[in-house]
Amino acid sequence: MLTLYHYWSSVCSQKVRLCLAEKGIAWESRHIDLFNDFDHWDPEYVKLNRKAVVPTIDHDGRLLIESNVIIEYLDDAFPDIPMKPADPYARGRMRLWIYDSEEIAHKHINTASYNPRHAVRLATRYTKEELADVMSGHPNPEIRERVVRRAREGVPQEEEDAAYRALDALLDEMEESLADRPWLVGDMYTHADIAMASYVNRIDALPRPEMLSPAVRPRVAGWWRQLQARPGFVEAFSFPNPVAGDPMTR
Ligand SMILES: N[C@@H](CCC(=O)N[C@@H](CS)C(=O)NCC(=O)O)C(=O)O
Repeated sequence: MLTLYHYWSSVCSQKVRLCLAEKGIAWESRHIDLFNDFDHWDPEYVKLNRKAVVPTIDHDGRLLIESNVIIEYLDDAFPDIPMKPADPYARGRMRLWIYDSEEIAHKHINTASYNPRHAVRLATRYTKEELADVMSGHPNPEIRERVVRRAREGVPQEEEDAAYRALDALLDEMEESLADRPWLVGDMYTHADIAMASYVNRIDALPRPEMLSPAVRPRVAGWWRQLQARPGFVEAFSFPNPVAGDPMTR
């Protein structure tokens, strides 16, 4: 039995759901509400994921965290529909995309798509003192600092601008990579495409339509159209928001 602890619109959760859908793996859902109930700060959840983030999988009683580690694990544990190319060099290039999805895309999409409603929700639930107290016990120092700083001052303009510049540069790299191939590392749809899909999906929701416009980046736009047409994408990205009327719904 495979259980996925995830949040409906989290990019890392979407990445794992996409991999599960593409490989046709059955799974059970445990929804971790990151915004209304702060389930990920619950000490019981932190026992499963010491970083207090989603996703986490429990496969027959064995836990694994980190979305990129999880998707590679799924490919090894369920090899019937492979998502890794056979050629070692193509595999290396695939892993470079996975690495950049974490190091560049994740970090900067978090800044570019920061929703000020998150601070409002935190303020409704906690006084400043309570928030400082809750966060002082948070196991992840990066998130601890970020939550407190953003609750205080949101995202400063220069930080947002730098995030957009980094995302634009990454999209340019994708555009170049797609010059002579349909998918990021060749003819095969791989973890490279899966790793980037949820970030491109989030970019698609940003108030900057030019980033994915066919006039600006025709190959990325074509790749994105092709990816969205896959049944696996539809399945993974239509996971419903369990909280009816939640304003986080896009
Ligand atoms: N490197 C981790 C990042 C996990 C992560 O940051 N997850 C986000 C959702 S995409 C989260 O749970 N955030 C909660 C928070 O920031 O408090 C992974 O890929 O699994």
